[in-house]
Amino acid sequence: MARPKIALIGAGNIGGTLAHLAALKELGDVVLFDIADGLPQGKALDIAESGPVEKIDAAMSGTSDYADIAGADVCIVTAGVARKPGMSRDDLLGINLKVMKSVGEGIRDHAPDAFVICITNPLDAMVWALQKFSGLPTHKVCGMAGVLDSARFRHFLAEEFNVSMRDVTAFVLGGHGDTMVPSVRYSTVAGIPLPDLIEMGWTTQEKLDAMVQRTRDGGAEIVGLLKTGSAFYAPAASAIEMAEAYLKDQKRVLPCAAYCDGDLGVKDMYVGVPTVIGAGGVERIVNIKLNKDEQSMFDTSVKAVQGLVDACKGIDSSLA
Ligand code: A3D
Repeated sequence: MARPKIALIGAGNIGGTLAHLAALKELGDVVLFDIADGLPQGKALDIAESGPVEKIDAAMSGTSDYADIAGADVCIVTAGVARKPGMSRDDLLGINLKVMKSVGEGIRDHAPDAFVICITNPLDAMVWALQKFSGLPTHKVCGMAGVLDSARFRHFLAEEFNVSMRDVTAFVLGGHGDTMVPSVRYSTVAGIPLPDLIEMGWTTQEKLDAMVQRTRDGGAEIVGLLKTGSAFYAPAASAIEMAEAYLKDQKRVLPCAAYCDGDLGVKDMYVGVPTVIGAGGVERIVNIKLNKDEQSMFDTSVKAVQGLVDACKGIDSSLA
């Protein structure tokens, strides 16, 4: 049986890291695509040359021709521009919307059966536009943000409690922006919800509030430190987890930006919700019950995403 084919659209910081991780995990043959002359070819060759050392058999190639992504099983999209200090994710909208149009058409024409994971920001609006431009079924197009935001929250919680991060589960809902909703009630240490851990004296409400806020600001914290770009190791690892869930039909329960058609009260929009990812793509949205406070935070977040979607429609009339 042939190895799965993974197309990475965008060979920048995240794209290169995705290629490396996909190779190390032997997920399949990798094609790196970018419009920057020589970049995808150079990174592909560099990783391929690590093959004998790392014992990687998978093929690795770079291209600027969409024909080379033909038949891809998975496409992970990072094409576009990333944030610099002082920029919000939303500042990227105009530039990256045009990129989504060309990427969507490239995928539509050459890899229409792929499971597509978008990472380009502003995430929820870009994945919405990418699905429209590509015309692929909504359950085959999703966005990576929730796995990353949850991983950041889990990291902070594991440090605070001094326990293995393997035993910390968390999920973050809503749009991937300042209004994201790290769910405290549904986050646990070995099944014990965070509010119970406060009662048990493991942490305080103030400390928990600070970790929630640090999660919301997680992307900006890295941008502030790097100064020349945004996070890429954890974003790449998060998207690879989603790709693996699809390729291996793992039926993982992962938060991702999924198309909501009435789910959690959201209509015709992509927003971060818990999902089941398996061979069918986004196989199910887990329609969790939110309490009053969570619902109001989620609504604010959905409203922010709606504003960005409306802005996309204003820029490109074919989306209206
Ligand atoms: P970067 O290293 O700049 O790579 C982007 C690549 O896209 C560059 O190599 C460009 O040449 C390429 N590119 C630009 N236009 C096109 C095009 N039309 N077709 C193909 N390739 C093109 O950025 P990065 O890899 O650090 O980040 C990529 C995107 O991910 C940015 O929009 C970030 O804001 C976003 N991002 C999202 C998250 C989420 O959690 C959702 C996290 C971190 C970064």
